[in-house]
Amino acid sequence: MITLHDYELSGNCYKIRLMLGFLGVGYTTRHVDFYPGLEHRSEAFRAINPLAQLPVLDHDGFVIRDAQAILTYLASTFDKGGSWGFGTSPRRDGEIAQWLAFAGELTGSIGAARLHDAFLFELDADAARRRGRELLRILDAHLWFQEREAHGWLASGENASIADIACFPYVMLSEDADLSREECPSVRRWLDRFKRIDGFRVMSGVFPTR
Ligand SMILES: N[C@@H](CCC(=O)N[C@@H](CS)C(=O)NCC(=O)O)C(=O)O
Repeated sequence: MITLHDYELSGNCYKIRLMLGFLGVGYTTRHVDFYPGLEHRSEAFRAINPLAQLPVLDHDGFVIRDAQAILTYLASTFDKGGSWGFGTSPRRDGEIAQWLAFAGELTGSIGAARLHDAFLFELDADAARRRGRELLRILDAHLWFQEREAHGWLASGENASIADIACFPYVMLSEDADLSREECPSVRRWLDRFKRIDGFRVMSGVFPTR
């Protein structure tokens, strides 16, 4: 049985809900009152994740934290021989790992600015926004080449990977952090492509493509 410690408005939890939807794997959620309750900072939650962060996944008693780690685990467990995760080619594996790390940067910038603007967290939102803007430009340049030389996903290959899942939420939610994607046409096309993958699910603030 899979239980996701979840908060509906968390971009990092959304990554896991997306992955489970694409894989068609059933799960239950345990709602964590992230805001306004700050339940993730409680003693009880720190016993589950000492880092006091969401998401956390429990699969038959195996407890794993960190969205990127969970995506990797789910791909290895439920997508054996598929192309969401590692194992297609060493080069693609390296690319996926690179963009999973980039997803962490998105959380620390766009995600942080969003926490400041929407959840009133105290942090340096201007610095977070500057970094977020820089990352959107880097992403746009990469996707411009991927559209011309490959299939338009973050890593090479015909299909999207967990790297695309990991990067999608905070790019999609960037406007919540006052970061426009107007000057990032390749990013906008990639978001649209991603939303057309079978099994795509929305969250509050993310709408299906027309
Ligand atoms: N490296 C972690 C970071 C997760 C993270 O920052 N989660 C947010 C929710 S989206 C959180 O729990 N933040 C706790 C806080 O800022 O107090 C991951 O990728 O899962």
